[in-house]
Amino acid sequence: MIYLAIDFGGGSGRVIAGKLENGKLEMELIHRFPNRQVRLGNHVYWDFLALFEDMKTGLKMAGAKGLKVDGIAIDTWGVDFGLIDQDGNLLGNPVCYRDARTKGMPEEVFKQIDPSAHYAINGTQVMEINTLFQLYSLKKTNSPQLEKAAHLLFTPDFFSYYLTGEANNEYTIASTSELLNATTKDWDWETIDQLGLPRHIFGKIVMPGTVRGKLRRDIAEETGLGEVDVIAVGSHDTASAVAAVPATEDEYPMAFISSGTWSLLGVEIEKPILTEEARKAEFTNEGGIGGRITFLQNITGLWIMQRLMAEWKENGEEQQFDIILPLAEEAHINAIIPVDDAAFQNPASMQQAIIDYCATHQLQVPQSKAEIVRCVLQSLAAKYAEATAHLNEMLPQPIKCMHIIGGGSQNKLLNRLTSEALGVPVIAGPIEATGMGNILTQALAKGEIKDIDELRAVVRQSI
Ligand code: LRH
Repeated sequence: MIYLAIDFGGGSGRVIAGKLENGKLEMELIHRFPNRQVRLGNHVYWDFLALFEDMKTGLKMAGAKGLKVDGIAIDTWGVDFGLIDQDGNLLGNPVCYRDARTKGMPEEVFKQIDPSAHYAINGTQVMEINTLFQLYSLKKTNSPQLEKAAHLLFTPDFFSYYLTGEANNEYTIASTSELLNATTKDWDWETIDQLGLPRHIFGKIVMPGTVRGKLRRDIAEETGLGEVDVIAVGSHDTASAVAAVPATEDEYPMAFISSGTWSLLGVEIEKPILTEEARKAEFTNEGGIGGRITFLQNITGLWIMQRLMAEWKENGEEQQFDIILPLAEEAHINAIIPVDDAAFQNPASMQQAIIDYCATHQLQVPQSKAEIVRCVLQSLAAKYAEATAHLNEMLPQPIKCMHIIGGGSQNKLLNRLTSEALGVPVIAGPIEATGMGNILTQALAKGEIKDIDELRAVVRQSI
């Protein structure tokens, strides 16, 4: 069988074809397209219409290659959403989580609800970007969009809806909202009611490994793909990536860092950890594949590096990773910055934000690009070590090795600094974890793979 994975990331989107051949996964990149944030008036948006067209171009390219596609599945970053009315019309262009509309919202919300009781239900790390705070900001401003909304569709639900006409919410992406009950895997109605959010916009939850709908006839014709199932996978990119950690069944605790724009550091567990200790350590219980929970911390990841590289390019000082990383390896800088600080969330200049932070916090100020990169990477490793120490305290036994998956696993300097900071070996790869997890969960839905253990065995054989 042939599957198409559509993986939307903050910087680009990809359409990948994959099939199982002799127990191995073979993948082919069909189409890659850019994704960017667009500032319009007072808000920062994603260009959803362009993304939809680009996705369709990828589907058409697959059709033109004559691929007999059996499944299509979408995964994206977490927390963002679109609202549609009862006729399926999009109510306003979806806003990016880096928009300022949620500033100060957690403080307001937690004046109304008790943080400990709230965490004991949904077990989510409080971050301003979460859907809960985005929706609350709409409610607070009497948004006509919220008043008219019939369905809330998270980004992968949104693309799946416009492919199929079926409005539903996939479990792993819903688990990033701070509005899902981590134990029942249903909506956290208590929080929804307490904040006066409209109950009816929260739809049917579909589990990864099931079919969410069929390609609409017009799109089937336009793309030449025919009648294809659109499948629910770990439609949260982190869930798909973690599915593809090449760990064996007996590896416990199975620890990972999904390394990309964000670094998601945690372990896979059977049941959520909803304790005060977990809340204070700022860990989150997200939905995984096979009924598992990914207990992790969201850490600002290579975002800072991505912004620096983009900025240097814009200023005509473009850097290549294979040149700057060896220089950073040799550099020495006595500065650790808190990578999650608001100062690094969306500054006009990332380089200036780092220099200013060091200068105003009595840290050695980096003088060269190599020193800036070294400072960022050692700060990330230090943050990983802090998070891992908290994690170890909450687990029956400490982690024995760390899997680093995703694009960031190619950064050898960061891998080495991480291994040193954690005091455990780092196992790097697969780079394409998200695409692999997406495709193999489709194979699970279609019965080509029987469970998550077999899925991981296929990953191990494929890399
Ligand atoms: C990583 C990610 C992460 C968060 C963020 C918004 O791509 O999905 O897990 O949810 O995006």
